[in-house]
Amino acid sequence: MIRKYRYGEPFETEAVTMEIGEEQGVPAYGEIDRADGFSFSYRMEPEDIVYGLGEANRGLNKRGFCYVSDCTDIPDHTEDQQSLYGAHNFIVISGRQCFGLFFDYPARMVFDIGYTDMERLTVSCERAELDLYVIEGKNAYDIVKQFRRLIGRSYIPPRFAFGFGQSRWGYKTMEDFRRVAEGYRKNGLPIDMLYMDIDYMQDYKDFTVQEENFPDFPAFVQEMREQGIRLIPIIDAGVKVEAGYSVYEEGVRQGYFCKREDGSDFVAAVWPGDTHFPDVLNREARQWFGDQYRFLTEQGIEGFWNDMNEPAIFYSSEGMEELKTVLRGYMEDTKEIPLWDLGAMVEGRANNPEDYKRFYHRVDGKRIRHDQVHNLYGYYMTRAADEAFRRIDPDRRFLLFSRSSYIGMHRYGGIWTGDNRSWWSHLLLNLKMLPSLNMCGFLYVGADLGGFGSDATRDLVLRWLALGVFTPLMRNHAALGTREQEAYQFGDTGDFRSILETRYRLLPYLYSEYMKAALQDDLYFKPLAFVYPEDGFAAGVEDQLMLGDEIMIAPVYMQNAGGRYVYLPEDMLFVRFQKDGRLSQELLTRGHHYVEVALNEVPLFIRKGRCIPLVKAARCVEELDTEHMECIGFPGASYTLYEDDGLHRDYENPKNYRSLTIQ
Ligand code: MIG
Repeated sequence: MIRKYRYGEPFETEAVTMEIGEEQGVPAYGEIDRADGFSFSYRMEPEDIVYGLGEANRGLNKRGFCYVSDCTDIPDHTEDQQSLYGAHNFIVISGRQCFGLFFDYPARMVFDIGYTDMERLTVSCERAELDLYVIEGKNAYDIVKQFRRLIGRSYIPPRFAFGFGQSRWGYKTMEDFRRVAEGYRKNGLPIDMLYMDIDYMQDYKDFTVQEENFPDFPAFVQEMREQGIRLIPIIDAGVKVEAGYSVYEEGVRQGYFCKREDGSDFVAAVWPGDTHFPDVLNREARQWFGDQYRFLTEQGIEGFWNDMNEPAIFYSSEGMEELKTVLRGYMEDTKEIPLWDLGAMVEGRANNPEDYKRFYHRVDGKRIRHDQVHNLYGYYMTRAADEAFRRIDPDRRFLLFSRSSYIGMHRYGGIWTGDNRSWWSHLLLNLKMLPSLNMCGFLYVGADLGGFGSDATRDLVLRWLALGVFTPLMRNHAALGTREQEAYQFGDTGDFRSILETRYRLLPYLYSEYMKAALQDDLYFKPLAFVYPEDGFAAGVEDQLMLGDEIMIAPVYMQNAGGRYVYLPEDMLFVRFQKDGRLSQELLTRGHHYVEVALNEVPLFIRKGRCIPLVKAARCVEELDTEHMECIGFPGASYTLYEDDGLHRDYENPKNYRSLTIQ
């Protein structure tokens, strides 16, 4: 049961796809206060668990902290960060009373979940202009599924996107990419994608390719394809200001960029220097920006990642002027600049909330100040691309994921979780975030495996890849200047090979579960409590997840640990994928166990009475032999496999399902 309450005249975000009539009166739970902006407040019981918030920091149970939906380019995912790149305003309160809340509000919103007052949930924002959806259901899982139906089907990538991908900020020339491809192929390490970061462009200009480094780009795309590798370029939000650059000139001429109050094009400095932001909230501008992707699709490109679309701003011209004024003041008055203040003053120029009040969108003839719709920018940039892909080829799927997002964007692309670090704590954060992302509709998700910032170590990369085996987006990515962390950089590649091969051996199962989750508005990753609601212990387990209907995962996330403790809510088959394709299988009974897991092993647990298909590994997804599948699991079990050509949109065909039985 879903009820919709409207306050004021909210901006139409198109997060929701289902038609729902407006309710009169007040929600059955909590209290609404509109004296000063908007706030929803609810008194929580001690045992209530709060799920949701998608891409957010800390635990699966969000209780005890304060989170702020305010899409931010934030490279420090420390425990005290309240905002990350996405704004996913859906929560479920699960206890004696059980209900879900979706606050469809595109600006800054605060979720104080028992932080200021331990018993109180308070959700507040500056303007009472929003739609509130209140969802009732049998339990948290049921509420999540209703919510997912409300917001429409999740994005479905092509099948190759379930292969492994390597990325690094700093690959620049054809030779750089060839070297990485060779590092993988020569060592027999499977790979499907190489990601191109900003250095493939000419002066960081969107929809250009640096000509000296790529004299014949289509031929290079083809050369990589012949090795079973697809190139996936990055696209940044800001369009470089440069006379003669056609994207810039056309955008200016047509009035497609975000404008200042005085009608001039707003200037933000990002990687290319001065840039303009395409007004992707405006339908025409969005269509125009989306059509620019053709420049690359026409050269054989089949996938993209959209970056810097919070949108990130290093500084604005106005911000720079302000800084100069302050500095000039110091020079003239005291002649002394306090160094400790200087750092903060300069840093404060980046992603400055004041800048988000300095530009406007034009939607349906109305002018809207950016800060009022800030959290929609990444969503609409990504939507621009997807809508263009559907014009380019309506039947074909493209790979697409974004850094910034809002609920609704889950229909157009996936997300990666941004600039984490090569820290063990971020491996665990990656694990805990996964089911929350799924609850908010984001199924094609993954973190930078091995960590983006800081220097990685061999053991961390191995353990992190072993978690990545299960995430739909499996990508190793690292920042400029950090230690190289490709799978062949750490001596003996055999350990890496067995982990990457495990991904490919499981791929038909992982893809099948992804497709079922997407087609049925279900979760790919679930908290244990969703599957075992009667099991009191399962509710507190956050470092193990259910994946699809057959397996549980419990990655090792601690340095130097030779294994870990796991809790089994029922009897399960403990499977370890070991070096050189060996499999160890052991029946474990319900309860607590310590399991040993070597650095080169991938553990998983098959639920009682279930089985999963396995294939032989191959160098890329296309080359997997799915004619010959073996099943592992419990005797007599059967599995319904979803399979399609992986490239087109023929999802509803009953021929896509076949039943496999364990021999
Ligand atoms: O300001 O393109 O999150 O994945 O490598 C940094 C360079 C810009 C941020 C992305 C990261 C990417 C990097 N980008």
